[in-house]
Amino acid sequence: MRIVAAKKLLKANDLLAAENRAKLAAAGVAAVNILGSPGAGKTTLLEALFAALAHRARPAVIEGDIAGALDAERIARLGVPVVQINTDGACHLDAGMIAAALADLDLQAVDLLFIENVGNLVCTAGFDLGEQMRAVVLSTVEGDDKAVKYPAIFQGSDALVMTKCDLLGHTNFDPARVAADYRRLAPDGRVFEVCATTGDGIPAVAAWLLGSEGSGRERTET
Ligand SMILES: Nc1nc2c(ncn2[C@@H]2O[C@H](COP(=O)(O)OP(=O)(O)OP(=O)(O)O)[C@@H](O)[C@H]2O)c(=O)[nH]1
Ligand SMILES: [Mg+2]
Repeated sequence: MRIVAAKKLLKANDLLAAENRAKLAAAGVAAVNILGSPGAGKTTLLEALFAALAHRARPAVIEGDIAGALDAERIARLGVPVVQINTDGACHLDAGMIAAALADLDLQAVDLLFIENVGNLVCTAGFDLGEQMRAVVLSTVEGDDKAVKYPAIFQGSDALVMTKCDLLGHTNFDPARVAADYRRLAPDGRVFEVCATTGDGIPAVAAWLLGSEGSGRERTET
């Protein structure tokens, strides 16, 4: 019987993630790993961001889902290049899956690559994909205790996007409490409050993404 230790698998993942990171950097692509629960609003956030990023950065998306291509179809309808990964039961993306998806994208035509991870607040945290930034999406209907209960996903992330803020009046969600808990886990992380369906707060997220890309990356219309 052969036993492969989880530690070894994670080490192999880290090596592939480093290769992805080098490939993306060489192509001048900034990649953002988008994490959050099922239904938190990750795809809706991307849809809203494309409008805010128009003529400023060329986006592409890698969609991670256990099954189906519904999210990729939503992205493709907006004319954004997209590759759908079906994990076939796995609860997170890994660097090997991203390496395969990168081969299907024309990286020279991309500035910002969004990687929408499988909806999951636990397993996704442990796998480096080779991204440059990590953003956690938390919606106001999930409860404001999530940063305390699921710290790993928030720890060391670059941004927290609290979404569905239009529903705040219908919940007991306290954004200030979440922001304070988040700051303890990611002192340098940015905090945004948005409503992706109306676009409220989206320009600030877009500005952060463009700024995080480093000087000179912002695209001017040719
Ligand atoms: N009211 C409100 N609804 C939203 C907002 N953002 C997303 N939704 C709704 O929330 C539901 C889930 O949104 P998605 O964007 O598909 O969520 P997701 O995180 O991509 O879901 P998975 O990919 O399945 O994990 C949809 O019915 C959206 O219309 C928002 O800001 N306000
Ligand atoms: Mg989605």
